[in-house]
Amino acid sequence: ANTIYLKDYQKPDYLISKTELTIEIFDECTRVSSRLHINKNHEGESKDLILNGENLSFISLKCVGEESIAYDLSDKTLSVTPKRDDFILEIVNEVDPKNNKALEGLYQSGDIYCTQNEPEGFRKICYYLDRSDVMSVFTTRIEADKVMFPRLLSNGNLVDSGAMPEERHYAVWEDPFPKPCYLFALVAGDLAKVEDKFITKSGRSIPLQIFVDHGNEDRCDHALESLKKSMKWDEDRFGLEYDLDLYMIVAVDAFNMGAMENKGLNIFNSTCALANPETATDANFFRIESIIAHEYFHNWTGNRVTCRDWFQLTLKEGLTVFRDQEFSADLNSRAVCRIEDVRALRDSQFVEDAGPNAHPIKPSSYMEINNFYTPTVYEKGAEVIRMIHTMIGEDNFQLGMKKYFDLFDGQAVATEDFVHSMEVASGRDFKQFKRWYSQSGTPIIKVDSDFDQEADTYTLTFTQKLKNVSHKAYHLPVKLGLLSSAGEELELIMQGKSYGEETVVELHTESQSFVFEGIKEKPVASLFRGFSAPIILDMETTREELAFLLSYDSDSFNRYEAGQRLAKLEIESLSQALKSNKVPQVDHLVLDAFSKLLRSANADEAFKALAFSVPSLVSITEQQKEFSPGVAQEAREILAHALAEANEDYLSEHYNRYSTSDAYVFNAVNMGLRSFKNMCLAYLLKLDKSEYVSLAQDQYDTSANLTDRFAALLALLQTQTKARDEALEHFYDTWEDDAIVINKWFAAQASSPKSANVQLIQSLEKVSAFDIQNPNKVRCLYGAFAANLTQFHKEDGSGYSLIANKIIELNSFNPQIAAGLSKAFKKFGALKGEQKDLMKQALETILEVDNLSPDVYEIVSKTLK
Ligand code: B3K
Ligand code: ZN
Repeated sequence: ANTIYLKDYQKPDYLISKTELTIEIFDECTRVSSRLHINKNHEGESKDLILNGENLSFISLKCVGEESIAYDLSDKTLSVTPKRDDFILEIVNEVDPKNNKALEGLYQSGDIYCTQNEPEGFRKICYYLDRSDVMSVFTTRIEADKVMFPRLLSNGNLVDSGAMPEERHYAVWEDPFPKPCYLFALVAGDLAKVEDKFITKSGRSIPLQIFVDHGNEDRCDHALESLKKSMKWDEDRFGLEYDLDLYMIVAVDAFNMGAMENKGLNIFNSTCALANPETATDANFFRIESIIAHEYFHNWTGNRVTCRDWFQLTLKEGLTVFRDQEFSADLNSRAVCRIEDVRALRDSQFVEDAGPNAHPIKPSSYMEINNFYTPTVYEKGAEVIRMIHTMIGEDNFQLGMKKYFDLFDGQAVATEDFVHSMEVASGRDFKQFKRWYSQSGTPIIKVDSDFDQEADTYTLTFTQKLKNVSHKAYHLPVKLGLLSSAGEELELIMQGKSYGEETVVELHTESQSFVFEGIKEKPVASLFRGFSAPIILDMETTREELAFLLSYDSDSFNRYEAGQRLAKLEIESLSQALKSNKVPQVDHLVLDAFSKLLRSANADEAFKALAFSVPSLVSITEQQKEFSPGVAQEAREILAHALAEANEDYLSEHYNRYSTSDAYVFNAVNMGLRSFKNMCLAYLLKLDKSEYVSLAQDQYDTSANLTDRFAALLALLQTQTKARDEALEHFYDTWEDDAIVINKWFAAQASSPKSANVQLIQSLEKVSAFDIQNPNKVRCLYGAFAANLTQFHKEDGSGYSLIANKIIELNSFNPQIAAGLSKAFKKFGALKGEQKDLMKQALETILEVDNLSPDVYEIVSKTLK
């Protein structure tokens, strides 16, 4: 596989102002006829026009007005020698959607034809300049059988439709906004339509339509509500109004990722769109709301202003994730959202940044761009935008957004252009800040404190520890406060100036000190409030101080954080005891701090459900000197058991204290109550008492919503009981034929740290509801197993060879999904001895495969390096 470099970027030699497509769907094949209006975009001598095209059957090429035209066809290109600077090409080719199992380009999901073109799928539909800086106005005519494909959809507005001979029909769509071809979409199939509308701030009434398989009409309301909320929010907070006359969403079962923001015609993985209380959990409802929003927000940040090239991906993804996070925070609990976002960042992005496939949010090279739709580009990208927001404030940030659209609407631009807009609007200089775009790795910020009793000063010294000697210091914001021993926020005075009780200081150099004046007693520092920068904080904080912050910090994120740090210290001590064969004893200080939190009056249930949780296994193993998930998991269980035992009465009393009314309502308060109640249940089931097993069994049997029912199943899964087996069997029988719900059954079992061994996975892949060609099922079975650290990393290497074999199988038909699974080997560098040899063998068997895709090759070869 060859490597592509950002530094080699050159602007396109030709542009395509207008693209007219005719797509004829027949049983055996699909014929694509394109009419491309092309003009020269370079100085001097005319160059050949080199169009991309992959897996296409070429039929014909004509240049309008010319007798003939010279061309050359290769495996991946069609080169044309034009005679003029402006010309129209007419090209005909055929594609085979039925056998397209890579799910890129035009393919079939069930009986529906649909497309996925980002980043480079359009070249699998027709010959084109498949690059995001070529923006064109598209007109699309679709023809197909009337009975099999009653719906014919594409981007923009429907301008014509009608009947044709032989039971066929056609539809013509026009999208007035120039767009790169990665935003092109087409859908044909027999789909039910659920409709609503939204009145924009300027008074235009926009029909909102969701297309789903027949039978799923009752799972569309939530997506429609979410869409309306998104449209309203983008008007209210960003002043952005929808631009087309129609907004369509199609849900399909076979999709490589979550959803796609095609102009006016989003295509969604059905798991990310369809929900009702019986078939989706709170987490699903929340995720759907945020993904619907994310794709909608792309209409401005991504579609109106797009990326110059794929190295700029974070330009649209980081920004759009930031926007969807803010949307969720404005609509739900900001504190809970922030905690969950940071949790997800650390468990995925921090791990990626510390592993073999680490890359900056703006990579400088790639072999396969599909491998770079990563937590780094997305979530760390959003943190980088958030830091700008933190430093310049909401008002300036909004001015910066206005500037961005003033300068770049309708263009394909680079990340510097975004930062430039923010600089102009705020009057700030972000030259140094841009290092966040080009350096990889999570910076460690070491903090030393010094209280000077005579001078009444408290000094904080921040030292940046960078990943690499060639890296330079970052510019970043530290939001902070200081607490007195009474738990009160102290006034922050630096150089005689008061900054109130909370402020943001900025770091620029490798080492920097801040002196706070008028401090009479040694305070407790609360640093990086709200996780104001994506860093690892290295500061000596005593258990007493952490317990104190867990009770008193006014910043809810740091309150949560203090608890997690305390729990991690305890898990570390327990692990040490286990390793040296001592009886592990849970520290009373820790139990008391958490028990106090559970009973605290100044925290709501949603917060408690998060803060009273044991840190994730991933976050613990990331900090281990020697990677040992087995010991860490055992220590986690010991701590969880002790927390349950110490609070048994409270947990069982409060389990049903805040029962939400029978009717399921999706809102932050009810979600918080449900998660609190289910947290109580999960802890109680650790106590090995039959009364709690019955409680869970009851909840499983009687819950009308899937949130509570599935939580009961998960709680039972921790036990070795008949009730557990019965619930599992019942769940399968109930949802076997439901493409979405049944996936939870696979994932729940594959994630179980105790029982999900290789034999179990091999028996689950044999059940009729499993299908390796469906990416959702792959993720829920093999993906969940590979993320199950204790089982995947079994000493005998059985987990490694199972996953390696699946990667090899997937590579032959869906490289993207195969590459995604290949990232499971990211701990290679942390392994030692025989364990490392076993993983090495597994990785080498993958590299030996004939026809290994560049996708898998890139991940695996970089892992072995
Ligand atoms: N832009 C798409 C992702 C495309 C992934 C291609 N492998 C979804 C999103 O970020 O909204
Ligand atoms: Zn996106």
